[in-house]
Amino acid sequence: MNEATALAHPNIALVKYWGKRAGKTNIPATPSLSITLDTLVTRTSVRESEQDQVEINGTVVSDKKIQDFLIQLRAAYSLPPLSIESFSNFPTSAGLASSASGFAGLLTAIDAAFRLEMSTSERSIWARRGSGSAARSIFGGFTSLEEENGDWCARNVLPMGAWPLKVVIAITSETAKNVGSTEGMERSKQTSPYYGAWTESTKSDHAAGLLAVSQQDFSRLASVAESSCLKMHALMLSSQPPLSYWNGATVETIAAVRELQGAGISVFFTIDAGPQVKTLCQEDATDIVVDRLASVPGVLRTLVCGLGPGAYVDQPR
Ligand code: 2P0
Repeated sequence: MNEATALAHPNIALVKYWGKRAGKTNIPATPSLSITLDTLVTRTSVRESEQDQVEINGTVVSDKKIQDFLIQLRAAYSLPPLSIESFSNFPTSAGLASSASGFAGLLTAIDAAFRLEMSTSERSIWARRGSGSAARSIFGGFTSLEEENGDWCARNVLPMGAWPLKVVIAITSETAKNVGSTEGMERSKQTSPYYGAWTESTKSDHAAGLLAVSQQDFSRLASVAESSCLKMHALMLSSQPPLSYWNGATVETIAAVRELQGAGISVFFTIDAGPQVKTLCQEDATDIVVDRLASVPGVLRTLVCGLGPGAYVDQPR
């Protein structure tokens, strides 16, 4: 029986991806830079079956992104009908990058179950075809998604143990977002007057982010990451109809981070297509950041993560 299980962690972009070229293979309009997390994880099992069936967190679903992904994969590889089961230990579709860990794990499990013998770069390219950000979750630590030899592929830029930062996430809502990333990106591309400025400035942000990571320069990384995040949300707000992923607690949490920064704490924030606020801090500041964010009205709970590994196969014992 051909079957395999893979584990994959979500990643958080510090230099954001928002916008893609025309076509169905998720070619990003700009490079991006991210960190892969540890504690949060998606476990995906695949096995040969009578017909395709997808179960996410215990519920059978009809998922267009997964169907399109399998069509593309089957055009290149001979694959039987698949039973796919995926479980995440964190809220899905709420700005915590579940599609990144989902597709990175799905592709890694399919590669193992059917012995497709893909290289890590090939897995990254295929995961990207499922969801752009999934290309980055194939790798651990600090990861860059950029153009290489005419295709877009992620690579590791700093191993996970090299710079042990902590991530404190303020959960401000457990509800799924109402405009998905694919649709939101297309809306921004078609309607925002800022789109050209966004794609241009992201190229230099990516270069500055890579430099800050290579020098382990926290304050430079903080400055680039907050700027990239706020520019992306300005782009979203300037789309028509406007895309607004924040709630009141998101804004209150940013104010709390500013207060911590004012008190000399090494911390910065980033926010994706959802209302959660992700903060990065030096390891010794973790407790103070957790305490402050947990006290913000509207913050439901906090999660603490470190940097984690890329997607891998769960070897049967
Ligand atoms: C990122 N996001 O760089 C950005 C920042 C959300 C905000 O990549 O259409 O689910 O499947 O390629 O990867 C979320 O978008 O979108 C995302 P598709 P994806 O992490």
